[in-house]
Amino acid sequence: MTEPATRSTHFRTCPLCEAGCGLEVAVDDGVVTRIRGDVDDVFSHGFICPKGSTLRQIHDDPDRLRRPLIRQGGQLVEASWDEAFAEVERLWNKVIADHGREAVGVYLGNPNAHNLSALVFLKPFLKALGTRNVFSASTVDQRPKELASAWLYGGGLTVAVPDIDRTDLLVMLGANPFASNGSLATAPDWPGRIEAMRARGGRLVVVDPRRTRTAEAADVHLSIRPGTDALLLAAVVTALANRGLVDPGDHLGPLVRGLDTVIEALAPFTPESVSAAVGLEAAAIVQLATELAEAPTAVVYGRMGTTTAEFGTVASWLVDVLNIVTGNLDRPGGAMFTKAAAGASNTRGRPGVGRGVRIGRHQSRVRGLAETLGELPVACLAEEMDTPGPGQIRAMFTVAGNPVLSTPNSARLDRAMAGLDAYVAVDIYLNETTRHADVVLPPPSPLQKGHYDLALLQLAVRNVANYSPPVLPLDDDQPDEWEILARLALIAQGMGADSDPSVVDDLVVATLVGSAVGDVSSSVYGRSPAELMAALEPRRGPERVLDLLLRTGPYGDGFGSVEGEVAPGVVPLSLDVLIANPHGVDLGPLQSRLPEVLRTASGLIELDEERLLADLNRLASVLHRPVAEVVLVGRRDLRSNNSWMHNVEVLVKGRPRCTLHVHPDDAERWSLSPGGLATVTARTGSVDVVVEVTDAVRPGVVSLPHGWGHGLAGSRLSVAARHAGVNSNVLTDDQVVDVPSGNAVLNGIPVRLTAAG
Ligand SMILES: Nc1nc2c(c(=O)[nH]1)N[C@H]1C(S)=C(S)[C@@H](COP(=O)(O)OP(=O)(O)OC[C@H]3O[C@@H](n4cnc5c(=O)[nH]c(N)nc54)[C@H](O)[C@@H]3O)O[C@H]1N2
Ligand SMILES: Nc1nc2c(c(=O)[nH]1)N[C@H]1C(S)=C(S)[C@@H](COP(=O)(O)OP(=O)(O)OC[C@H]3O[C@@H](n4cnc5c(=O)[nH]c(N)nc54)[C@H](O)[C@@H]3O)O[C@H]1N2
Ligand code: SF4
Ligand SMILES: [Mo]
Repeated sequence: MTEPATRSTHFRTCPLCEAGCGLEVAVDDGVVTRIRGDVDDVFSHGFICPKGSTLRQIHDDPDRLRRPLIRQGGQLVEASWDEAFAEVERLWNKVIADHGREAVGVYLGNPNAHNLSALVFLKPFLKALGTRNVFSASTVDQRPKELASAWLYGGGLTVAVPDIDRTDLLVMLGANPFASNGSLATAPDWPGRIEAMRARGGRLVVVDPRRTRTAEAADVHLSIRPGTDALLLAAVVTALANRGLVDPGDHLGPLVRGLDTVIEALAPFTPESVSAAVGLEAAAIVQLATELAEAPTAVVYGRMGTTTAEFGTVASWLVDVLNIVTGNLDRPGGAMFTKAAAGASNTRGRPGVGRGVRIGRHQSRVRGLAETLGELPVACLAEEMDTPGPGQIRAMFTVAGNPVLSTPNSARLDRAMAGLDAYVAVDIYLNETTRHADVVLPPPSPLQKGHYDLALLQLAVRNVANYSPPVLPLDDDQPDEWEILARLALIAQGMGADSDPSVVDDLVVATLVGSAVGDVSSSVYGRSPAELMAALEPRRGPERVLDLLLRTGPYGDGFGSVEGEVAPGVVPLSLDVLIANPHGVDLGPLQSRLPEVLRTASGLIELDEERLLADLNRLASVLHRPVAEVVLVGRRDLRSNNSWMHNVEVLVKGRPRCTLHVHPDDAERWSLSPGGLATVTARTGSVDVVVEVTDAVRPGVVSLPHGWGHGLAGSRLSVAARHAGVNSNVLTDDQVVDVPSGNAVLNGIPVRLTAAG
């Protein structure tokens, strides 16, 4: 073996999931040779999951797109970047001339949340598109939590996260961080943190219709009937109220609006009245209430199982109601607010009061579903495409998404995508969705991009900041992802396919500088914009924006106006400071932030939001509804990541993971045998899938993971095609949504089972 001529080690945050682990990447002669956990990372301390090291396989994957594709004579063929942008312009001009901007739709997928380029440059792109038809993966995910948080605290990302490192009792509903590594609570190494919690005498209660790996690590597992978390949580509040155990405490009490109204509205939901519907003994519900009241500190935390459900927003709100009535909001060991180093709207503007949020500023054309936080629910995307009439979507942009596998009633969406007049995708793969595109614009691989978790660090269980420069250089001619988005923005603005993307970049920075110097609460209030712009030289693109956000953020150097320590041992932040600290900067454990964090109009926690109270009537109406014999829920596997990492051989090899989990009683009842095929039928469609019999699921509940169903003609995922699995979203229903948020219902789907073939 010859020694490499150059050998270097890079430290990089993993962009694949919300845990944001630190990676140590070894590069020999420009080739990545090894990726392992960065033991010196201030947040993850060396933790890594099997996916983290596969950034190398993704980079090297021959199926990963490196050149743009254009459709010619029905086929997608490689083209130059100039040809591709010229084709986008041609398609755009035609659609706008024929149908106007409202005929354009856009779908933004999950990886955008982990992507600095996208987080900065999607905004000008959407603005340039000028359409209301904006959809994203948020409405098959966390929109209920964002909406509940927006109503309570005044900001969609002002989400109270569980302080898992200090709590005495963690009550977790509908989350399985041992497989998912956590969500809406950024924390690497949940298993380690939970072990540490139990070692210091803390307790874990898991509420899940499946006995997950997380449930196995718990002190108590409550196997709830799917879709009923809101009933359970409401009954726990009432149990506390009836025992005189509601006590927000001196800190929270004066800040909460409408507590009595809420307690009264929840009174009909008692442990006894909900017991049958939730499938748990009333005594177990009372026990949960008592434990919450008695624990020195406690926190309730709900995720996918509670948000992608029929009462997602009410359940998400009730999680916070419980944290409030037990006095656990905003105190160590409870549910707390992160103070992020960059980009958080709850660290800008006047502290403690704001404009709150307005939703329903417009409605979807066909079903009249309300806009929330600037988007329409993705559950209505297909009908907006396939229902003729003025305003029908005729053209789409997707950025980092695969809605044909990820969104409800996906077979309908697949047909609708095939019928579009024009479709432009920004994606690194030709997947089940992007195979319909007329133009595909591939951004660089994750290892070729700088990284800062602008969104997810706003939800971290510890205040940290960490920037990673690109590990590998861009390929020849390869534009960075921000340049692709900026050029699309320019085309949509009518500036032409060959305009300079730096125009957009300069505008973004100038706008942000303008608002920083105009913000009375900012450290740079009243300073000269030209002076700040000069100080940001010579950086460009997302890095320049990040430097600005860090320097004007709560730990920033204020462009020289802040001196001393901003946290113990930490100098005022700028991008240079982060670059000098490749393992990240630890800004310490979460601190109490009420009332400063609030941006509601009243300056209070608005607990009694009308639309939530109104939805309790809908909740009460299900108490006596007949129960479906079998319902479907999802699940996640540690070696999988939504729909797009099944092309990595090391992750998919071995036993098939896309199987139907069936309880032994149900297997017998429906004559299903292990390893045999079951036909699962729902209102929207049916799939044939391999049966795995296990008592880890509750009787009457079957479980199928999402993101599978590969091997469709026209996609280019050769490994995934050999491990195709079936698409669970053929079974989920686009017509059933959580009413306040319009979020899709992906759990608790009524299905029928029969033995196949
Ligand atoms: N039944 C059911 N359905 C679900 C869920 C469930 O639990 N059950 N979960 C839902 C959830 S939580 C989510 S978040 C959604 C995810 O839904 P989507 O966001 O629609 O799908 P992903 O599988 O994340 O696809 C991401 C795409 O981004 C591409 N990509 C990866 N990195 C980059 C990049 O850096 N730039 C660009 N431009 N593209 C990139 C990948 O190639 C892939 O095509 O699925 C949802 N669907
Ligand atoms: N390995 C892996 N990690 C991932 C992802 C992935 O696809 N694979 N996706 C990432 C994304 S985009 C997200 S949003 C996060 C999600 O992270 P989590 O929220 O932790 O998601 P899941 O692991 O799907 O856990 C949801 C749990 O809810 C349970 N459940 C289903 N219905 C109900 C119900 O009605 N009530 C209750 N109480 N529980 C219910 C399911 O059985 C499941 O165990 O994971 C992220 N991390
Ligand atoms: S847990 Fe998430 S962030 Fe950490 S290595 Fe795995 S995929 Fe990457
Ligand atoms: Mo998600």
